[in-house]
Amino acid sequence: MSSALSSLFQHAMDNSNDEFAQPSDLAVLLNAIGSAGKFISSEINRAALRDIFGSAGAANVTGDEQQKLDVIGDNVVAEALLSTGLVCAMSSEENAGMINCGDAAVSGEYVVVYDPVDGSSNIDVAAPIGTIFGIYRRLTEGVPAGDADILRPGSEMLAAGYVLYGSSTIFCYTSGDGAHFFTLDPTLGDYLLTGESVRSHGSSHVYSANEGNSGKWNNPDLNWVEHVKSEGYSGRYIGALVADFHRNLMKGGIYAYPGDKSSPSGKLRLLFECAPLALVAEQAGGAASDGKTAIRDIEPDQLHHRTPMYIGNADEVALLERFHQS
Ligand code: AHM
Ligand code: MG
Repeated sequence: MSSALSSLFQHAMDNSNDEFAQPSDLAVLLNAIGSAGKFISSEINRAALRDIFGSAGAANVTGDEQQKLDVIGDNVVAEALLSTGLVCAMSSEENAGMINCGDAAVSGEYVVVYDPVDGSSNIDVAAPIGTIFGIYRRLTEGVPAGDADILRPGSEMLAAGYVLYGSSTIFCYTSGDGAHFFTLDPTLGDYLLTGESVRSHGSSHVYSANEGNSGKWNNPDLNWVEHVKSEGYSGRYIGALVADFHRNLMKGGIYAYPGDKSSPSGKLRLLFECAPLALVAEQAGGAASDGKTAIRDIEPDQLHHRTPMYIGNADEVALLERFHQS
């Protein structure tokens, strides 16, 4: 099957399954997202030189200040996916409603949800950020795709993954048969396989949370964090979900973004951030929960549905859930 230097495209061709309309569709969609990722990676690397640091001067639909790279990344991912002609509906963290897919709204077979530049407060300080995506097969036929195609739990997702822009650029995807990792070789301009069917690291007593918010946390989370600290856990928080998630997957740990007294549903968005990473986590042997319910079982009631999320090593997530019982 895959040699050590298998490219993303070839690997995805080999990892399609019956849930895709055509065997090549997965590879075409991932190739589009990967191409957008190369562009975003290049823009990030030169952001200070091209004056694309900083705010775009507007807020997105959930009130977060948009960075210039949020806007650039959003357009690049949308254009790359539209160019495939396979996508009937798209929605991103940066858009209030669905993105217009033109004629493909009727003919396209897939729905894509994405966060183009996650952790964008890290952009200006050259710290890691990421792109997150999830892919569904459409449900409707013969009509423009709509809410019924996109407001769906992560349990219906066919594929998901992320691009991590760190000291190297990593592309991760799963199509339900393991989580696979590729590293962008900037010389060749291709993503090459560097980890196939990667398993989540065992617990290594690491937690990642913005503990500065703990004054607003509820008792289950306060009790949990006191417990892990009493057990000698280390804290590691980059403040970019993809980077924290990836580090914990590779080295062991749990990422937590609880709901709190002022934001009962927390900060993270179910469709664009939580459900795709939950699929990756589960495919790597990890878990993702809102404290009581598996993230992939939550039904979104709107595109920008928020949820608390605890994700990472399965034993660590189970421990956290014990604090949320009752
Ligand atoms: P964003 O998509 O607007 O960047 O928000 C999501 C990010 C996550 O990547 C990160 O884990 C979290 O927000 C950090 O939030 P906080 O600054 O509240 O700790
Ligand atoms: Mg985000």
